[in-house]
Amino acid sequence: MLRRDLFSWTAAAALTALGGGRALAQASGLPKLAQKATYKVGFAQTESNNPWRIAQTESMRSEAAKRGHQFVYTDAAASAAKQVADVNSMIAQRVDVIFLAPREEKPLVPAVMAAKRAGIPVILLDRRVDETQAKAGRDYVCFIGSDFIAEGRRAGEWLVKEMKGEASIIELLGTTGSSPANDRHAGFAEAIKASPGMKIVAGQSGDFVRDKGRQVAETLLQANGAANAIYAHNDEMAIGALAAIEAAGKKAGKDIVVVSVDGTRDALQAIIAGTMGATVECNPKFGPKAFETMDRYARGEAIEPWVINQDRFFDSSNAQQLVADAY
Ligand code: GYE
Repeated sequence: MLRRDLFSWTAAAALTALGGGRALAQASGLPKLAQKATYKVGFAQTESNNPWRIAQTESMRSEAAKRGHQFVYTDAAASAAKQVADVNSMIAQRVDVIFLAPREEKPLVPAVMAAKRAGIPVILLDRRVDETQAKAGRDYVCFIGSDFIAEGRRAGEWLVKEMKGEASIIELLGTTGSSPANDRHAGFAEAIKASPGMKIVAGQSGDFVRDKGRQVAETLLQANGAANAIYAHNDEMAIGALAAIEAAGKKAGKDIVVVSVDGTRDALQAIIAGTMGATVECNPKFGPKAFETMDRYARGEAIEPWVINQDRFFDSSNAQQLVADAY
């Protein structure tokens, strides 16, 4: 038997085992969600190595508990392959719905499609999958999250003002192939385009991780002695960069201006201390909105393809006042 034949035979057998007709009917469209008092919900987290992820998981877990749902949690430990396996295991456990925070745009498409085939609705949280391969309203219910292009744009606009249109910028990019890294890069580039004095002199991924951000910043600062600004795609890498700036014998906030995204407690404290300039908020507290959206879907409401999170902006004008609520 050819591999492909074997696969389709196995898939057909699995569908029959799941109750044949019902599963096949669901395979052609977006799976529905029955109205129930409580659900078995899956949350496939991408990693938990930073305060943003921990705050997001906590928000999902506590909201699930408040509503009496059973919470099936997986942590992909920064591996897209493990995250695909995690989703498959949730499918095998027959969860009612899967909240997925897809680590990268392309590798998680098969996970979305597998859940769809199994008749389990997926709601994407905080990151997107490749839109040319999987669509909201057809393959998954919707995407809940921020406008990453706008976040990048706001960081860029702030930096243009702060540097009066003249800067040599090092960019610390997020996880390669993730939607926030792609979009925060694009939005920032758009914002500085009209200022010929604003130049990105170097850029490399620090994978959204503090220590990788520090290492990459160290290398790039050594190679670009004239750099006077750093744009990091998240606060963790920005905090790492602060250490690299110090190690290079420079002063953050004076010799090198740092701007980033998220709004963590450490970032707001650095803004108060004057070492970081500003950060665009990306709110991780998805719980209430995630479960509200799930309930609306179960009631049969048409869900907008993108449930947008509104973001604030933190700088020296409000960091002190808002730090107590930061995560
Ligand atoms: O900015 C970052 C996290 O996907 C929006 O991922 C999220 C980003 C967030 O690890 O800190």
